[in-house]
Amino acid sequence: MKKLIVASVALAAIVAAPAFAGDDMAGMEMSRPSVSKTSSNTALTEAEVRKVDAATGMVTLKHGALENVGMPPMTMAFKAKDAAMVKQVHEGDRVKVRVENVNGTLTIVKLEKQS
Ligand SMILES: [Cu+2]
Repeated sequence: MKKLIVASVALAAIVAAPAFAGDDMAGMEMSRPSVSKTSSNTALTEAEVRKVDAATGMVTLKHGALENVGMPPMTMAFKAKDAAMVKQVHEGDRVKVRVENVNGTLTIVKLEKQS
């Protein structure tokens, strides 16, 4: 019994360190088609910020499926709608985004930080 407790404490420590890896799995679960509601114009997609480039206004996201633009989960750069959005996020942040095709450019039109 004592061994079991020690083992679970060690496991908790391991899990706590790469927190993003754990969250990532949850994110993938969330992007299942069965979970997402009927593709409306407000659906948000889970994503993880990989890179922020304030100079160009580009945010690289590891995103879940973006149904409205017909995109499977992947990592890619998006144009942020405005500069304030770029300042709001940092590498490693978990976010929910709405990406839309704005005049031929895939643009993050809505971004919510996840705690
Ligand atoms: Cu993509």
